Amino acid sequence: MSRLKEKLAEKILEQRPRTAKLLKEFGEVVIDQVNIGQAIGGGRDIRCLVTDISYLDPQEGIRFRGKTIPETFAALPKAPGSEYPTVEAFWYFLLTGEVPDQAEVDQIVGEFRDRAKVPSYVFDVIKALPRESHPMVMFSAAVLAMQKESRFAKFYNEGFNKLEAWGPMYEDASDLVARLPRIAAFIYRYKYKNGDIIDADPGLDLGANFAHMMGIRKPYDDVARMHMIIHSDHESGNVSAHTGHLVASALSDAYYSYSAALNGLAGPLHGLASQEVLGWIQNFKKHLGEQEPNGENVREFLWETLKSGHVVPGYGHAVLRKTDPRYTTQREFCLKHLPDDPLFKLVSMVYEVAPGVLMEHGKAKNPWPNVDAQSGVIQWHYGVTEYDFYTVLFGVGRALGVLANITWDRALGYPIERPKSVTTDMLEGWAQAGGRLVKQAVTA
Ligand code: HAX
Repeated sequence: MSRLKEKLAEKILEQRPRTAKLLKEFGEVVIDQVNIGQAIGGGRDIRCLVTDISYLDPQEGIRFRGKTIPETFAALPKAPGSEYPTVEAFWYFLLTGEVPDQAEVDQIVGEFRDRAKVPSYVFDVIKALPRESHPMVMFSAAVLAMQKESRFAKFYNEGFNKLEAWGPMYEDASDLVARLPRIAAFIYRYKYKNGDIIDADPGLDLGANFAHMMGIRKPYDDVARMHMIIHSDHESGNVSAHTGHLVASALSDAYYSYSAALNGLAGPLHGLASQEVLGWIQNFKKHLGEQEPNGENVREFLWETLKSGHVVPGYGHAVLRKTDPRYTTQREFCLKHLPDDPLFKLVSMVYEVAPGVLMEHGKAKNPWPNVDAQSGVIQWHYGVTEYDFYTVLFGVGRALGVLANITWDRALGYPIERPKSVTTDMLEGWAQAGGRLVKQAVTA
């Protein structure tokens, strides 16, 4: 057994009694209440999901296993010659909450090399789709097609044991994390580079290998590491993480669950926003014609977008109430590596103007940029100008969080998810009565 799996087994044994005690002794303790606005409004802010893998504070932003993004980068062992950690080190950290030593990281790098082989029929599935299909369709279909490899499904079919179910889920999760960069790079080269596929280099870590298979030189290996890590997880309530958790709760395996999560990520209010940001900027440039961008014409275009009924992509958030630290991390990368890039300058100009316009507009609760406002700039700079591919990149990173979470879901035996719905008549009745729980006899 690998050091990571051993460590995970130890952590699971430590964690199970905590969850069991909470359920048995404190199951009735109230931690939140729900109002009509939340029931109609997408369940915003209701505390009804549990994860120890990441936590999102509205003011501070994301913490992975208790660490901010800069603390995470500082703590983990770095890739050779790089200032960024390997994705393998981060995977160990997300799963166990502990910082691995170099020997433990090297073991995962070796293990991923063995796990990374993608069955050839997966590439045939991609090639069978029309080339003009959206790359997220190709990505999600490829993950789903690979389901026949699932060790969890085999375990279930051959006699299921709840306490041991995390083991095959961990195996599927690890296989997927190791394989997704190959599938993504294949889609990129197949769709946009005339099918000129670059084979993997088994001597490289996940991030460097992805850069190699994409056909992009340094520092794109660091871009890949940073991008995968910061996009990995944003606690459990966002659409992709929640979808993965929900589907896995029916004891669907990691392939079914992650393919479903990707379909949620493909929505323009979620992961597709990174593509939308670049589309918005191209439209803005077209609109400008010969004019140079300046604060005034950026402002006008922002208002035109809002008046046409569209959202400003890359701005706003359901939980965050300040600039997303994932945006800041990428901005700092740009300031260091591409300060004079014209697209970076334009995105920075939008950053100066958009929050004021959104505040004046008066609808968005958070006028500040999220992760998607900045990620496309870096991709564009290093030659990935095909912006409908950006959500696939997001999906490669998001896999780390979703798959770590569903491994833990099985370890802790979380049940099938099944919240309760009510009817509009019921809401109207409770509205009249001043609330459901004030009624003497609760009828529903
Ligand atoms: N531009 C214009 N209007 C916006 C807005 C924006 N960027 N952000 C929010 N609003 C509007 C909402 O559409 C809503 O309008 P209605 O009352 O007419 O429905 C109102 O402001 C209140 O919304 P909110 O409570 O502030 O935001 P929500 O929690 O409902 O939605 C979203 C959060 C991220 C979906 C939203 O801010 C948005 O659409 N942003 C633009 C798309 C985007 O960047 N998405 C990526 C988010 C990060 C992420 O998940 N990445 O994957």
